This record gives sequence, structure tokens and C-alpha cells, in this order.
Amino acid sequence: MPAQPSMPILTVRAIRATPVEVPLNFVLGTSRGAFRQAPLLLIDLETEQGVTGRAYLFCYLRAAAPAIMSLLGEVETVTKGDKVDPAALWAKLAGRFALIGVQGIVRMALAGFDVACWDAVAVAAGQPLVRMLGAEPKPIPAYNSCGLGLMDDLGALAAEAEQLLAVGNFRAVKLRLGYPTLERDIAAVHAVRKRIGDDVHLMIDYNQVLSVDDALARGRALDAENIYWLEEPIRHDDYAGAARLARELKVPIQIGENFSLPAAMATAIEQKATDYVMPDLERIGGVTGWRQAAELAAAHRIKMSSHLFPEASAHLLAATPTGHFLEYVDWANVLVQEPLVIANGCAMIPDRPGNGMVWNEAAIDRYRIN
Ligand code: SMN
Ligand code: MG
Repeated sequence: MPAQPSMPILTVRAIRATPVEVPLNFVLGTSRGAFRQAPLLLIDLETEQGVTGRAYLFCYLRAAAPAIMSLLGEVETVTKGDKVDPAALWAKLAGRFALIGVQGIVRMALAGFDVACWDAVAVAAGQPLVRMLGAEPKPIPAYNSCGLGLMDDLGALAAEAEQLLAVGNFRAVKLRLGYPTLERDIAAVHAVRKRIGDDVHLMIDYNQVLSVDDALARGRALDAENIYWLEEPIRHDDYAGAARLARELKVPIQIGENFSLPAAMATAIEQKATDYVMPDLERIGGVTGWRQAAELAAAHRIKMSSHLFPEASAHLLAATPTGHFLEYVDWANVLVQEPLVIANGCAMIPDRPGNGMVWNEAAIDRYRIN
């Protein structure tokens, strides 16, 4: 393994945050409601040395964007003039925000800042982020997670599955379930499976909508359906319930997008709540939190995938010993000069310094929301 490049000396000067809302090419209809647009918050960390670090956050709600911007203003106040040393800055900020609590949107603001810090140091070192993390670029297996939401028209659902595989030759897609009945869930699985064939991986995501009993019933039916993983069937924080599902079902359980910082992942693993994990960059604590999570997953030999943020996550998965699947969404493609490339079903880590994201300013003007 090549020597890890040393960290260039940079100093925090300012943080700029720009809220945008991008239309989704495929509606994401979850059991909890549908997304037709994605409210994103673009972060530019400016340093005294003239290097800029970039990141974006997914705000879920448009109303969360100004709140997170306000918190980033506080992050700027606390870190202005400090050396861009992501782990040290995380520790400092966690201390300053301890009384309000490093959770929810506070944790998202800190994570976005951390991702931008890591980008800045990699850009200054002239290295792709993956190399700053001590690993080499490699193709990362990805599934197309756009669309495949709950739909009345199963013919349209199957057609969308086929469309999603075509871009970049994906060999895996994720279907959202949680229809009113088990029969309808299975009908959706059959419609998609018939169209994509037996060799394509089919992940299922319930977005926490089932009770444990219902999840056992639906999970037993899904056991016979060649499902690659069963994601968030029940409340994300019911680890005892999830452990029961992991024990009793054949289909692997997948959770993790709601792990709040690596501590939550440690608890879930301790309670044997899941077969696989898929932390989310803005909830696990940015690159700094991800690295700790990757160590935990490696120590327990648990396969680790990513949630959203494919651009930065591709680098992170290459540096994750038990790296598994990248969740691909195309949301940020319109906002960057060079979108993440998918070839033969794999995300290709760009050979550019940093995480590879450079904003397309004209697109930002177009999608900016206030
Ligand atoms: C999801 C992603 C983004 C918004 C809502 C739901 C989903 C996933 O849980 O895993 O893709
Ligand atoms: Mg999910």
C-alpha cells in the first residue's frame, strides 16, 4: 500500500452555504412520502491558502436548509483561523455543541463541514480523497437507487426498473415497498423481477414502516423471492426487533442510514441487529465518522455499503475493508462539472484531487432557492 500523503497545512477562513432544490429524474416514492425534488445545501469551505473544500448535504425538508445554514455560521465562528485538521475540528465542535447535542441537523452541519475539510486537504495535496485515506482507487459496485417507489401501475414500475439498469449497465436496483398488503408487495417484486431477470440483484427498502410481526410475515414471504437485502423493515432504532428479524429471516437485514454517529452503529452491532450496515455520510459524522464506522465494520466482518452522497462515498468505500455496495443516485449530477461515472455497474472514482466535485455555477444559479 502506498504511503498516505501527509496533510497540507490549511487554515479555515470562511464557510459559504448555498441552498438549492434539484428536480429528480425519477420520483422517489417511499412508504413515508414521495420526493420529487431534493433540497440540497452546497458547502464551500474557503481557506486562507486559497484552496476550497466542497460538500453537499441532503436536507430532506426544504425548511431544514436555512436552519443548517445558520448552524454552519456558528461552525465558522468556532473554527475561523483554525488549522484544517478534520478530526481535531470535529472534537472541538463536538465539545462546543455538546449542550444542544450533536444530533439531528447539528450533526448534519458538522458532517458537511467535515466532508468539506477532507476535500480541502485532498485538493491541497493534489490527491483524490481515496488516496488521502490511504487506499487506491478501484471500481465500486453500485446499485441504481433512483425511482422504483410505490406505484399503482406495476407495468410502469417494471418499465422503470428496466430503464434504471440501462444507464451505466447496472446489475442491481432497489425497490421501495410498504404497500397496504403483503400480496401487493409481492406483486411489485414479481413485476420487477420478471422484467430484470434472475441475475440482477434486487434490494428492498421499507423505510421503517412495518411492525415487527408484520416484518416477520412479509420477510418470510420475501425469503422465497431472491432478495439481496431487506432494508429498514421496522423502526430504525428498534435494535431488539431488528435482531429478531436477523435471526429468524433468511434474507439479510440491512440498516444504517439512520445511525447517528458511529456510537449508534456500535450499539446495533453489539445487539446483532443487522447482517449488513449502510451508514449515511451526513448522519455518521462525515468522513471522520465514516472512518470509525469502517473500522467497526471491519472488526466485526460486516459488509458496509453507503447511503446517498455517491460522489464522496465512492472514495470512502474504496478505503473501507468490508466495502460492499454504493447507493447510486443522480441528484447532484446537474450541479457538478463532472458527474460521477458509472461503468459496468461500478462507480468509477475520478482521478481528480479531492472528492471530485466542482460546482457548475450556472446550474447553481438556476436551482438556488433563497
Ligand atoms: C431514502 C433515501 C433518500 C430519501 C428517502 C429515503 C432511502 C434509501 O431510504 O435508502 O435510499
Ligand atoms: Mg433506505
